[in-house]
Amino acid sequence: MLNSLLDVLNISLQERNFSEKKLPSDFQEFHNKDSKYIIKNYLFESSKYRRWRVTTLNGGDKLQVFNTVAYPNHSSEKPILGVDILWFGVSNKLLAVLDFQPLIQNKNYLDQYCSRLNLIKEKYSNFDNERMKEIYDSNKYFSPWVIICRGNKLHLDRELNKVFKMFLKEYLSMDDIVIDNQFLNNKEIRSKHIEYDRYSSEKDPAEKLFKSFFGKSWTEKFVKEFLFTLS
Ligand code: BLA
Repeated sequence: MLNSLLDVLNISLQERNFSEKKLPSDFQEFHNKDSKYIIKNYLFESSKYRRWRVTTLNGGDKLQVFNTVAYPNHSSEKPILGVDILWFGVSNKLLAVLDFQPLIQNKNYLDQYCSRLNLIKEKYSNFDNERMKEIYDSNKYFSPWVIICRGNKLHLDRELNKVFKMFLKEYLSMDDIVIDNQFLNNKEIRSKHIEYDRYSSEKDPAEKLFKSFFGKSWTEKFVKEFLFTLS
């Protein structure tokens, strides 16, 4: 159901000369005991990105997940791209969170690197929810323009692909203009990436979910070696 997002992403990454990295077979694809939940993962890199990871979770009519995070090289202070999209089939609910996740909360940094998200929110008003529940701190690694949709099947069918396309285009187009870092040096960028992975691995509600589907030992290895490698 969310597979079209993967197609959209694949096309964009191919256009920008990303190469796909081979993953260990139990990360490529892993099933729970009765194969009702299947996780698939993909990893890409390019001259500008040290890591672009993608996770899909197929739980049939119950749950569909598309999650992707892009980490630029430590020589670029641009935000980390973060996308978490969940479709709960039983209740017919969509949760979509998309953000250019800022490394710092400096106003000029946010204006320069994140404010174009507002163009998407203006165009797609159903994706204009900003309020988060308590899981994450909205002032830590989220921008003031974080795109959130708590929606239904209509938003999924009619708008999600378009929003994701525009979001990717805006993010990748930052690479077409050469801007020198103005806010952070390479060492600071690296330490922000480490902190992002540590913080996210602590907060991510996915770990609990994965443990219940795929067991403790696989999940712990997956979190450390795939989701948050710097944690
Ligand atoms: C919320 N993400 C959630 C929730 C789950 C997941 C179960 C809680 C849903 C609820 O409130 O009912 C699940 N997260 C996953 C899964 C993966 C995952 C299965 O990462 C698989 C890898 N989360 C991210 C990234 C962002 C993010 C990169 O991983 C940034 C855009 C955001 N997820 C995010 C936010 C919430 C959330 C902000 C909470 C939404 C809220 O506060 O209401």
